[in-house]
Amino acid sequence: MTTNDVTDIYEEFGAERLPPGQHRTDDFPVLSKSGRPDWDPDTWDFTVTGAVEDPLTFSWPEFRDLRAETQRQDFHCVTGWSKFDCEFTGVPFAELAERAGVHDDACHVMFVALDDYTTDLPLEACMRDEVLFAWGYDGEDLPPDHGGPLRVVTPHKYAYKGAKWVCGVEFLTEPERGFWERRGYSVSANPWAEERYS
Ligand SMILES: Nc1nc2c(c(=O)[nH]1)N[C@H]1C(S)=C(S)[C@@H](COP(=O)(O)O)O[C@H]1N2
Ligand SMILES: [Mo]
Repeated sequence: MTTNDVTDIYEEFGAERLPPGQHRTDDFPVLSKSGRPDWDPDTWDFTVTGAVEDPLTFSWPEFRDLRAETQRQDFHCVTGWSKFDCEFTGVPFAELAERAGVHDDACHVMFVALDDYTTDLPLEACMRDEVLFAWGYDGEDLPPDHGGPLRVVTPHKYAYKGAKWVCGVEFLTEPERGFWERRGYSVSANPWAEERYS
């Protein structure tokens, strides 16, 4: 599979690849609100619900059969570290949105995860090519602590927008707040504008 390098997306947002107030790390720290949830590949399913024509459900094998791509992306945590050149493999958000047929009045998206984590983003922020439901990292299965079997990646946003252990996406006709957004973190979360808090 060829790798699409999208690390230049920063040019759209700021002068420097490293967003202001961030430092680079070569490690990949783990940040989870409540540890790693169990998942059972036999009962796991992934749902697309809300303001769509056709709600969708995928089993794990069905999800793994969807067309996937590999991208080289940067990863920015709101606590101040950034990790460059992460290779994620997964299914583009837009692919699932297209299959479900998103209603015209949908404006926001809520991601739901196995540990009851939630996070929301404006729909337009999700329809970018770099937003993936990722099951691979650096050529291997995504490690469980980093959200395996499946997580969202959002290289244009602070990483709390990328739900680990994601199991559903709901299209909303009004904004709602997810786990960190309810606790004062930014809804828009643009790292180059240092949108950390709201
Ligand atoms: N399901 C779930 N997703 C989550 C979190 C979480 O606690 N639960 N933490 C978020 C936060 S605050 C960050 S910085 C990134 C961390 O991803 P990492 O552990 O792979 O570095 O995951 C985000 N996604
Ligand atoms: Mo975070």
